[in-house]
Amino acid sequence: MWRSHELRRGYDVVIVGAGVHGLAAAYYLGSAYGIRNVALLDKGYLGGGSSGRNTAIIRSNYRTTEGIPFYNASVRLYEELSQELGWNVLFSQHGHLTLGHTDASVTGLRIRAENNQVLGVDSRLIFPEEIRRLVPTLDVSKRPHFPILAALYHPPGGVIRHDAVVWGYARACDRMGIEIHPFTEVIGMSVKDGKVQGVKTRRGEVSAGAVLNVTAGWASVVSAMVGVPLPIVTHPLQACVTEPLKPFLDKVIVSATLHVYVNQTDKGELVIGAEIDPYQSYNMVGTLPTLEQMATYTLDLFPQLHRLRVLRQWAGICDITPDYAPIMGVAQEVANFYMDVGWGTYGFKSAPISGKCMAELIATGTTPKLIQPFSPLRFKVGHLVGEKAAAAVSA
Ligand code: PYC
Repeated sequence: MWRSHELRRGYDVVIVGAGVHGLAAAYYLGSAYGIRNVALLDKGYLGGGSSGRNTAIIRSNYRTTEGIPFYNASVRLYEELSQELGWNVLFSQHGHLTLGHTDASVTGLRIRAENNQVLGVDSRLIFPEEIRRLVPTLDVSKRPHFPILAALYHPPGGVIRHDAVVWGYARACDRMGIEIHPFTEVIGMSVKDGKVQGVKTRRGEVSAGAVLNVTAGWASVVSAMVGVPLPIVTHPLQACVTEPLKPFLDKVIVSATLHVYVNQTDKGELVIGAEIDPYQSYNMVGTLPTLEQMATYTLDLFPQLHRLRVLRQWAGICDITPDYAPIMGVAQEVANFYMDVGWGTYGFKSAPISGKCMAELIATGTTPKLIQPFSPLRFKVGHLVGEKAAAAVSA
């Protein structure tokens, strides 16, 4: 799928973080701009960070006029990705429902539906009768602690096979001669005359024409190596997977009130996610209170699952910005240093379009319009992109 290499003395572009975002940026640097003297460095194995520790939900039913077109462009790229890479990424667009259990949450969903429609995203508010028809196994009665009042229905939403996306991009990068270096931790950077010159790794130093920080979890640590402070806090996000059942659920079900989301995989397992841990940490282990919370709220939605056994539980770590929107752009403090970080709980779904836009920025020096609102400068000038209301899970 991809080869091993000795680390060379220098590259045109060094990408720190070989997860799905780093791979996508490398892929578009190579395929769209012919920049192939590129190294992807990762401290662990490929796809072992947040790219392998998510619930692989893809959607574009965001809230803001900045976020909606951006994530919509990502869904469009995901729709073509299997053909683009010659590799099946198993994208199933079987629909996504965000449930509203309170008047306030229904108002929020209505705003999202209207913003989505104006911006060409297929999404609408539906009510219990239609919800029951779409998902007959969901408890739409008055029994639960928080009965379901309405849902935001987003037909193009769905799930993807996250490791297939990582491997597909990695294979395509390798075929273009782009080097992937797992187990190559970056421990420092050299800066001279206000410019990044290269990175120091546990395998030696390499010079770089440009450095792109695409780490998840360690974004602020890596940016601090060149003196760029980021307004990020890092929280774990836990999920679990159950034993397989016969197919009974073909929609992604999300409840932001209960902070739980559930989908059934092609193998029949349920993938269930929780809200982010209430404390900051880099710990990637599951905890019993969160498992109990996921079970309790899943049973509120699907009481018939009370005998279902959990097979495994994991956590990824999320770098969260003050407005719950990512940071994409070039640093002001030091030249040749680029960032595609701060994805919070939205990272996997945005990888193709952020990779494409970051590649354009690095190759041409011009920031594509789609990512201009996500510049790191926004925190200085106060133009925030409040995307928290579209999170499946926030604090
Ligand atoms: O935003 O769809 C989402 C999501 C699901 C799990 C974490 N984030």
